[in-house]
Amino acid sequence: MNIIDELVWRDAINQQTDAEGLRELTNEKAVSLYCGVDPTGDSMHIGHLIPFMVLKRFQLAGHRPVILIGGATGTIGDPSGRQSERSLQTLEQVQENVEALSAQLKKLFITDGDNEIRMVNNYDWTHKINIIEFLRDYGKNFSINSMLAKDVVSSRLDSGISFTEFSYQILQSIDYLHLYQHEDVQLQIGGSDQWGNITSGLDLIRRKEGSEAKAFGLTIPLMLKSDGTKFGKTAGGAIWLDPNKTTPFEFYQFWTNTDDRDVVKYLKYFTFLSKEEIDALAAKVESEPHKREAQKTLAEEMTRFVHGEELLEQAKRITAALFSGDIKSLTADEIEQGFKDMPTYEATPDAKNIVEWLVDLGIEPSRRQAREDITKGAISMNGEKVGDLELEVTASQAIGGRFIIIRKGKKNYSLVKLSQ
Ligand code: 629
Repeated sequence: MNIIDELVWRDAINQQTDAEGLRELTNEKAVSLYCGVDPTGDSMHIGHLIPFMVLKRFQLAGHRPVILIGGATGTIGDPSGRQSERSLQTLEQVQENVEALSAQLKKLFITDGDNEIRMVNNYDWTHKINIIEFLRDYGKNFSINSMLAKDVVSSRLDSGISFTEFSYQILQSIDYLHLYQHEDVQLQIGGSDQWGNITSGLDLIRRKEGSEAKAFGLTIPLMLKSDGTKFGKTAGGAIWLDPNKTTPFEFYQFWTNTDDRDVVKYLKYFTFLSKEEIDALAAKVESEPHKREAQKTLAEEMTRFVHGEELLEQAKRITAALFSGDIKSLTADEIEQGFKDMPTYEATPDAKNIVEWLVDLGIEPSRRQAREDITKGAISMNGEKVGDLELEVTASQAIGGRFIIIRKGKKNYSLVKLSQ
């Protein structure tokens, strides 16, 4: 299947500058294409991932992806999709973020056997342009009238926009021209918020290279959830790709929790599964939704893609242990991930009677209540029922010498950390 037809089937296209032309070009040859990201933070989140997954699809179809890190544009700030002016980051901050994002993207995209991904940083050419060159060679090709007409700018005319952010589209346009000239890039992709920047780059290419220049733009729709809430955000904030910000277990859980109404849409949009595989899962959402097989597959595919097989297996082990209550099978590291959001208590490692221990920590409100709960079998420690009112809690019971998990009733988990 042609890559564009595949994207159409996956509902992954929002707008294209010349659908027929791009279909032809992609049938004809291996096309170089690019997508950019600005180093505004030290990690990408799953919202960023979307156009990069599409980039990967192009790569798998034999095309030649270029990833651009905005070392220059990141110091300015893209006004696209924003209601208010950004505050400038320090240059050091931008540089640190460039490094963090490059490492993250390399991990996702550079795998043995793929046609190689090129990574570029727009700082490399942008910092050489001086103000006179900027105004003469580039500025002359932009009409203020059409810049003002772009959504990004027109929507800010009331609230205000600085000259800095107003000029952003020129920088991104210079990038596309540069990559067209030096890296043979003929297509830029991005989320739908990037339409204005992408088309303004195409205008610049045509002004500089002639109206017949073969260059294209394609945007990808922003993911919408059927319940109307914003995709990729949970109560705890964004879903990050950095395992220190969103653990692989949380990442896995996020996808597992996908609504039945959304899951097939996500499988098409995010995974590399084939049409046949997705159709089979779609049938299961209809016939046996309680098994949540589509959600599990989605979670597995995404966690494997972002974190690799080993951390996926770990996330699945934690999920299974929480479900069955078999806490003992987990390592200290897995406990840390799985219980990150549960009530957490600190205890000293000294031996203590279980009743006293529970009350001192505040897990039980009184000794009477603690005794009652233990006697009726409602308290378990590391997955095993506590029956003995005289039990001594010692450091040797802690998993990895650090953690004790208490469960009260069916699913009230508490994590007790022993001070070291
Ligand atoms: C220079 C900079 C270029 C080409 C692109 C860019 C970055 C672009 C931008 N993108 C967003 C970002 O960096 O701001 N001006 O946070 C973000 N992108 C991924 C998707 C997006 C977009 O990284 O395109 O739509 C989110 O899904 O908002 O020469």
